[in-house]
Amino acid sequence: MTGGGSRTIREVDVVVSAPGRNYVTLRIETVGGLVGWGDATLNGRELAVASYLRDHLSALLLGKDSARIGDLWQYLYRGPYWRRGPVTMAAISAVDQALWDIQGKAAGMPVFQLLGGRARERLMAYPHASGHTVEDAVASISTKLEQGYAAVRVQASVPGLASTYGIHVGDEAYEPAHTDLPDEESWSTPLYLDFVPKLIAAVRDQLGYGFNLLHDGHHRLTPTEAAWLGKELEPYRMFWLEDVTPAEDQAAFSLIKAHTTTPLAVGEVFNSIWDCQQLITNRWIDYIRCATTHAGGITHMKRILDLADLYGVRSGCHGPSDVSPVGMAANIHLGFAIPNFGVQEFMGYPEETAEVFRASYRLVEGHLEIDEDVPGLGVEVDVEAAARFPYERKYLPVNRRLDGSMHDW
Ligand code: GCO
Ligand code: MG
Repeated sequence: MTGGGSRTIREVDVVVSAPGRNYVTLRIETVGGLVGWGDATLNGRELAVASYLRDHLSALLLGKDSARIGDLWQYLYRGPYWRRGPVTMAAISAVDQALWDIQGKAAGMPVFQLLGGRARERLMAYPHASGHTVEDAVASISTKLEQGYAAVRVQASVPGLASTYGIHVGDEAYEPAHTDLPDEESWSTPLYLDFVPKLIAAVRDQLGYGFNLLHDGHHRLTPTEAAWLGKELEPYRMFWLEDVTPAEDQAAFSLIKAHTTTPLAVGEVFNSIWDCQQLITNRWIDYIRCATTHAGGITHMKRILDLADLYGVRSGCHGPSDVSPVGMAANIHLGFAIPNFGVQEFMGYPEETAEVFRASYRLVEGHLEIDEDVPGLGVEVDVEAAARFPYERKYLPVNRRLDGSMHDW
């Protein structure tokens, strides 16, 4: 569908930069001069998405009517014949976010107004607490609670393992993609399963039950092990246990759910509604973790979350530092408008990120707030500042069991 008016797309650019970490950002400009931004960051595979956008999508977007968001989504999804997958869907997600940004700017309204308007005053956010010992982890949670957070994720080093997912290094926040070739982490299921119930028990014992407690298993257990862990943690009333198994096997969750009342969250690596259709419609999960940056932008995430609402599943959008402030803003606008918001992960960003991304959402005492009078997504990107931070190749780690064989990271 070709445009012709001021809403016609006249320029498409991809900005790859590393202000503290790598980001891929899409810029779409209309004939009338409106600019929309989209986040296309796929941690560790950034340039594949940048190429998909530059080499395959930009020619398709030029001359199209930017107001036809739903139709363009279908065009990009059905058009190539090769559907889904993280690279394709991150690219479509960025286009979709940028078009919603433009739609809001054209209407003079924040995107959440276009999605139905404000349904809550603020969003509960959760940060990452971690420690090399149980004591450090408890102290780390205390600090977050003092800052006003009502929900906190906890990870701690598993005794006996050389490295553990999710533990901060020095004063820096935990950033898994930090090496120019994949770091090798180590894994032992018995050591992990022995440790986690002790960690969670110590947290509740020392800090009580007056806050929401989360833990990320990062896709490493079998369904039976996951069911056991969920049962063990029941007395500690978790807010959620995340990514207990690699979830391309959706039916595995029927076994886990049948054995535990610990709430289950999954979906940060999903990229379409088909990845979570069975999980949602069978009520095998409690929170769906897809994010607007990887699961088709605002348009597709709205469909996922509407389906989820029918089955009592709430949102818990992925929000690590590898979702850029643009993607974070898209998650936040959705969170303000939907009835089934659960929680928003907010890991925070390296300091330099703010030199490139000027975000108008705010973190106030552990909750996210948003302005009524900033049109679009409310994040402006400084392209000149971005040029000061060239791309640096970074990989996520891989994981090996103690016998040297590969495990899920
Ligand atoms: C989370 C995630 C992240 C991922 C990272 C990979 O719960 O926030 O598990 O820590 O590992 O986003 O790129
Ligand atoms: Mg996770």
